[in-house]
Amino acid sequence: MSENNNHANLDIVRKGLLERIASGEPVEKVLRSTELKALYSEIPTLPTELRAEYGKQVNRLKQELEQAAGEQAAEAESLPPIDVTAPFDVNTPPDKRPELLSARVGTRHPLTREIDLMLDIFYRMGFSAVESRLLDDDYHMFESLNFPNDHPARDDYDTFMTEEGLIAPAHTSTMQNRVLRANKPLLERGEDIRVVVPGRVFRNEDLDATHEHTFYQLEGVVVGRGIHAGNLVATLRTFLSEYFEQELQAKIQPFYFPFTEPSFELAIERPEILRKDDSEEQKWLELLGCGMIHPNVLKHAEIDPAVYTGFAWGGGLERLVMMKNNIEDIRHFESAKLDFLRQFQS
Ligand code: FA5
Repeated sequence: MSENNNHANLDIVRKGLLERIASGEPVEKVLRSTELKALYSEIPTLPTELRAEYGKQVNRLKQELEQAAGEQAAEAESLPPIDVTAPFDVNTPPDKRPELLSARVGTRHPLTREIDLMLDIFYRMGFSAVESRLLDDDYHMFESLNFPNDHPARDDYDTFMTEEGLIAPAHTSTMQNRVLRANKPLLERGEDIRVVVPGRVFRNEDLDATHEHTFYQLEGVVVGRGIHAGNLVATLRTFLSEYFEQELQAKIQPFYFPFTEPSFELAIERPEILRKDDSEEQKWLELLGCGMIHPNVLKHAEIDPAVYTGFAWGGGLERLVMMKNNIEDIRHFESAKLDFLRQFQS
């Protein structure tokens, strides 16, 4: 290699290594780099008369790198510390910084607040509460609820499921079997099972002002000796009048669910704001499904239906909150719109 070639190569390596230091690469790493080592290993290969001069130049480069690193470290120390949690670059001048919301403006989501109010009513009526799951399986969604395989009622639930068979629950009734099994010792002690289950549910649904794909339900399960449909009606009436703080027009009509027999649907009178027209159909808002727990559901939880009976219900939580607060569209709840949420500051 000629003298000129060596100098050109040294210049290229020098430039590359200085750039690496400037971009923040640790100097120890740059000093151990193969490029620098290659320069040193070239020295013994040169003609004797060139070695001394070339060796000096390589040493000078090494000193230069060390000095550049020293300068960089001093510069880093002089920078103001960075607050990694700040929502803007600390170097932004004060008048250009984004306006921050005061932490005092934040409140609980209206649904959270209303769920707590509803649970309080049920606690006073002797219920305990357990939350439902966000992922479930075929047994809890269908089989334990007396939906035989290939039963057409499975299609009513517009259920999201993965190819592996995991299910995003379409109703809180998926918890019935677990609640019954977990609370069976109460029955053996002569007490009733009284449990409510609030939870998030998912349906592949056509969306409109009263239908969401993701919404909340509140399930209730009561089992004991001699429990009958009169207890079901009394429990729901007590809850509704406590929650709405007034007597509401409600109607119960026969319905079909595989997991209750007989089954009913409870509707309450829609406020004007939630009516599309004056038709009879628009007068009522379907609020919940309910009924006497089917003997097969009790058997799936190893509870003897000849000894114990019970009732269950499951209703849409948003619809209750909409009725109480005159909210005209269910989609506001998941919209994260501050204009909507700020109306519920308390
Ligand atoms: C059920 O989900 C049954 N699991 C209820 C039940 C429980 C019956 C226990 C018997 C015993 P249904 O699909 O009708 O039933 O839904 C119950 C309630 O959820 C409805 O009355 C309504 O208030 C609410 N709901 C249903 N679909 C939607 C939706 N897309 N958006 C908002 N609320 C809904």
